[in-house]
Amino acid sequence: MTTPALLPLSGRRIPPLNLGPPSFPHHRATLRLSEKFILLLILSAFITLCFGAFFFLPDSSKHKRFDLGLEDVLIPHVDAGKGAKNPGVFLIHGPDEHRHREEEERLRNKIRADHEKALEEAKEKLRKSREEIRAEIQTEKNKVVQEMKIKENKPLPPVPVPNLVGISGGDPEDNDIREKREKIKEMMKHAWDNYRTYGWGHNELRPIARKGHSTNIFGSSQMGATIVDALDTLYIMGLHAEFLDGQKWIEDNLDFSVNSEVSVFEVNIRFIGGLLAAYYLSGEEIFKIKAVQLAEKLLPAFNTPTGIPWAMVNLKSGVGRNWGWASAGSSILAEFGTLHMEFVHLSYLTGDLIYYKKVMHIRKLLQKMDRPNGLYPNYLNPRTGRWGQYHTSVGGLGDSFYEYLLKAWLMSDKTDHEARKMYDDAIEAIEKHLIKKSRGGLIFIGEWKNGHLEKKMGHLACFAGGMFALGADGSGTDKAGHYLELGAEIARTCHESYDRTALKLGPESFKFDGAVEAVAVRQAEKYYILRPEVIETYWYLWRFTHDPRYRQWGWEAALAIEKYCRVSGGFSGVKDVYSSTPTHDDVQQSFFLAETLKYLYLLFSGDDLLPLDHWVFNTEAHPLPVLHLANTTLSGNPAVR
Ligand code: DMJ
Repeated sequence: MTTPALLPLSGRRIPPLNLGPPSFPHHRATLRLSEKFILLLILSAFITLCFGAFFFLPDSSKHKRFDLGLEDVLIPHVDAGKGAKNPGVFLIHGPDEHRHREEEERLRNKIRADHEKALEEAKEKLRKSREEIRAEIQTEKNKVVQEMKIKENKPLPPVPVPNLVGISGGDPEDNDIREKREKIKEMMKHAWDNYRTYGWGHNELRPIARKGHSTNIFGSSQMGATIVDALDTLYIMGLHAEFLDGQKWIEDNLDFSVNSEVSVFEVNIRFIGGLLAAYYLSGEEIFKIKAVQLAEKLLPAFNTPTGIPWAMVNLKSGVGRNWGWASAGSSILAEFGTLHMEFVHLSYLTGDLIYYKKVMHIRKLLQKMDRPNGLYPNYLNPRTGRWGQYHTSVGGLGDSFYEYLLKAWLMSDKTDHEARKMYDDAIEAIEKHLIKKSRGGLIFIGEWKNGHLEKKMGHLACFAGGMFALGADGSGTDKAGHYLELGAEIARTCHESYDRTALKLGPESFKFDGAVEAVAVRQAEKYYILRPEVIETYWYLWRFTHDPRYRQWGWEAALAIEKYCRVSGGFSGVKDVYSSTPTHDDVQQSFFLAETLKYLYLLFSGDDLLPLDHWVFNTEAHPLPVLHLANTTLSGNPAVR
């Protein structure tokens, strides 16, 4: 789901991130000291008030009953004298009256002494110079930062490491294929090296302006999105020096205590997914620790009346909200429905079920809802729990929700039958209402809008070819072949969308309308921003069929990217794939390194590299291991408390 990535940056610009110690504890420390002053003043005022009240208010303490001795009596105060306003007040007589007076005196003295002490302390503070006060504040800040660091780096409980098969290798025997794989690796190095030189620490790179770039999905901070997203690709390509460089940046700089509003979905798939994959591949604890720290920061997004998370959350304040453009204040299906894989792994690694419970709650809620024609609308209001606009798509806004149902089943070692059933039911409804054949014989996936089908397919929806192929096994004996074929048909249609352009790169979205087939019509749909979905589908189809056409199509795409998107400062998207003289958009998307180049590399590698019965790729192409929980669901597993 990437619509948010395409939205312009909001006009609000926040000054660049201070990469010093986290700002959250500073703020708290500053408040603490100023709070002390305020409290001190309030306390003094309060003590003065009590002191005065003690002498001038009616003696209400006399209402109090003391333990009565024999002589003790409680009698109405009828002799209060003329003008007595309170004839109903009782006085205590007898020996206890004396004790009471002594007690009063003692209290009065104590109050006086406390009052004087507080005033002295206040005067003392006020006598201090600005520098002394500043130094004190700094000391307190440092203390809090230290405490936070100790807390944040607390070791996580050990859990059994999943079976990590095929994290390297895949060397092709064929010379030609080996050369192609080497070429993809060289492209990765070009993208990385330029980001390293011109955009280091920024979220993305502007390869033509040769500077950092970001969008609103990453918030206002430099969180090194490209570094985190690229790590596992670097690792599997054997670019270890680059990997270590990225790891060092993460250790020293990646800080989530920032006043920044980020997309929960994007941060989950790119950062948490990227960090978890880097952890599993390299075994470096730091990645796991960072993933958990970030996940904790996302949890407040779930504080909605329904438990359906907000689209965005401020990492510091925890305040969440939804995209202004989303129908009826809704959250987006592909956003709140694309958390499951990462959150299950977080619970597995931390032993804390909170993450698992959050995503299972979403699933349960969705299961209870009515679905028009069996379809899931893309919009759901997190306050009311009602659907927004009836718009269903397998492209943007819907896509990875379906993907994660299938992958939840695969990742659970095929034990999460509930997820599989939801996937099967959803796909059946999609096939019935959204998948059509064009006049020219191309199978496409349209979009359902308020009761009618739009014959338009987005580049994003092209991932579904791979999904159908991946889900074929497990869909029932009579259907496995059908879904593999359907996947192949989608791959063919998407290849056509590339082949019918001047640059041999696919447009953002294409139509099937009369004579128009697999071609973009509106100018605003003609761009290509280095997206991976078509190549992703080629790779899955290659793995399941070994039909050489997929390698051939993948190579065509790689050559087109090399020819039209490569610039001396990295790789850039193009604005019109139908124009033979491309104009660049000057953005090197982080998913180009995470996904496009990774899928290309895998396409020209042997199947022993990240085999699909041991690894499941999240929607940002970050591989996560299958959790072999011996037929026990996560919540019932002893590894998880
Ligand atoms: C990626 O961030 C993910 O694949 C997401 O699910 C949808 N699209 C972009 C890349 O196009």
